[in-house]
Amino acid sequence: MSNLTKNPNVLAWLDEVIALTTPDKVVWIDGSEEQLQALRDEAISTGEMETLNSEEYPGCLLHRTKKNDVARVEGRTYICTKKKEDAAPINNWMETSEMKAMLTPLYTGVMKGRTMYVIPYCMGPIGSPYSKVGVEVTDSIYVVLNMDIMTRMGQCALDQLGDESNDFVRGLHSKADVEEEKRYIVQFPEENAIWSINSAYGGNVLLGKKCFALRIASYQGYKEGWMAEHMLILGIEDPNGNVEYITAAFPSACGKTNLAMLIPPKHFAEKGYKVWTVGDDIAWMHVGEDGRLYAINPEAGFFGVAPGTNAKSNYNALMSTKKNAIFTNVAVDNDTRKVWWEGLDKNPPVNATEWTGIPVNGPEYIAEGNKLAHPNSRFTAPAVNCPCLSKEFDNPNGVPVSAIVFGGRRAKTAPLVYQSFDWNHGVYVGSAMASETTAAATGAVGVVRRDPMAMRPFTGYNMGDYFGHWLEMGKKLGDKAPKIFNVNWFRTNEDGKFIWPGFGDNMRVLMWILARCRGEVEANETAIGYLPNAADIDVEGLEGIDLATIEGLLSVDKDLWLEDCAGVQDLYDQIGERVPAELRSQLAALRDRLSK
Ligand code: GTP
Ligand code: SPV
Ligand code: MN
Repeated sequence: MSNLTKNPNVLAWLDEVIALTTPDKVVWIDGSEEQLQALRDEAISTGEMETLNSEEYPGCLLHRTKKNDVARVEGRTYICTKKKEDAAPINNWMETSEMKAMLTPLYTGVMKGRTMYVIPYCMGPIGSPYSKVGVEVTDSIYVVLNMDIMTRMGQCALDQLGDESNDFVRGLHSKADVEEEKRYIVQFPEENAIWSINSAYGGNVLLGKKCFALRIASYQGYKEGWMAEHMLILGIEDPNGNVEYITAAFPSACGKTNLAMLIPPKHFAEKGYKVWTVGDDIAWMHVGEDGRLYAINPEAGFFGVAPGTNAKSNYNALMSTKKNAIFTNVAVDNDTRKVWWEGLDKNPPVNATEWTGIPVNGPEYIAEGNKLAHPNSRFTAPAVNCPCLSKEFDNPNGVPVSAIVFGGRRAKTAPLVYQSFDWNHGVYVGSAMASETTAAATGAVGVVRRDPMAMRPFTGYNMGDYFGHWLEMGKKLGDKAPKIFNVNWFRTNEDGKFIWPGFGDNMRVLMWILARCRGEVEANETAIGYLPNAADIDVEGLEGIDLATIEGLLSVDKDLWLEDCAGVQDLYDQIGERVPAELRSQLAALRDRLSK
């Protein structure tokens, strides 16, 4: 297929990557249904993709990655800049030209015998002044088909870029031989470039997502005065039809997709409250003309965690996967060609193929202690499928943000919810976030680690400068700044069971948050921030949760908090001199208040 653009910057870069990787063939992805269908058919014929039950899952496909390639690889993810201090020390760093010299041999001739697909894509609504364009080249049809769901892809993206602009992110991906020891996910924020090699899994290779929309974009936002954050965006509509928007940053696999699509508890629904999803993973936020903070979702689909998703926990996510979706590393029922994962229902298929492709007896296999689906198995689902998709989803200006919420998995320390005293204290609260690790990245699961603003794996520059940028944004927003909160759905009891029911019932906490934003409810000023009066958390219709349970969930153990402060201190010391003095004094003031 011929070129879709005359843009000389795109064409010159493409000449370079073709000369480097020497593909047999170059195919421009125009976004047309004919072309996509031909690619699906080809992937099915080679076994790269499998079809599913065409009545229950029309247009859906199944893909299995290699066993060594099932999650993001933070240890092999780099931010490369000219000067070390501009990316380190939280990020892995290597000098730009040194990294290119190391990777160039890996890319040399890597697409010989293969087809190179050229994917122009747009992050954010077409026509939005806040959207940005990328071009990804890849030798993977799986990447093309996923990028189709996750972004606005094809000719529309090149039209958004125009014939002259050089403002696009250059993404170079090759799955190569999917060798773990030669896998690199590398961002060059100073050059708007991404090089990814030897992976064919999700966040490592769908370069518009974490690599661009967070790592590169966070740096662009720092330079240009806006924010790229690991946040869901949701709207709550009251019975009068007014909608207020909340963004929330939780680390990977800590509940963003679930919160973004929650189903209101019965009594709220009966009163006429509704929840609308704008985004489930990434928010780009700008100061709008009226001085408020506005958020757009740069993505067009959801790359969601499959295990635990069911009709009760997340009905809307499940419905989103019912057509034109791609399932990665889930199990399949060979009799019905329906997908299955842990937590979907209580009936694992007997005649099953587990996620790596081995036929097994599902119930027996599970009884032996195995999992049928990989814990980080995922669905890629078009946002338009989502029953509660916000009508503002494509609004080029985004939605105004009333509250920003931070949260993570903390078995003991963090209470169910509290509010920061003001913006700067809220920035401290975000910087002090910590969470138990999950299967979304390779490595140990369940270990508490500091994950500021849920951005530890995704900040494309120095973390101290990133904190400074948050403080700057607060200055710009002044008294129009969103209020900042922290939540924790994951407190456990003596038996290690979650105390708070979570999922749809999290709306009860969001209602308190919005009431606080409107100044409608009192709170207790404590050492850590404003805590709710237990009676102000609506528990109507909740079984087994009474005032005492809520009081327990809101309790703050000062010794644990002082220990946690030491963890924050360590993080700040590790980041070093670029941590803003304001945050160090916030930490000191918190310690003072806790010690009184
Ligand atoms: P990424 O896509 O990796 O960024 O993850 P995410 O933050 O969107 O997490 P997601 O909503 O997919 O949830 C991850 C896991 O947490 C799933 O297994 C959910 O079932 C579980 N989870 C989500 N919300 C809650 C909650 O309120 N309570 C409890 N106990 N578990 C939850
Ligand atoms: C995450 O890990 O936060 C994800 C999945 O959303 S991935 O796209 O693989 O990064
Ligand atoms: Mn995520």
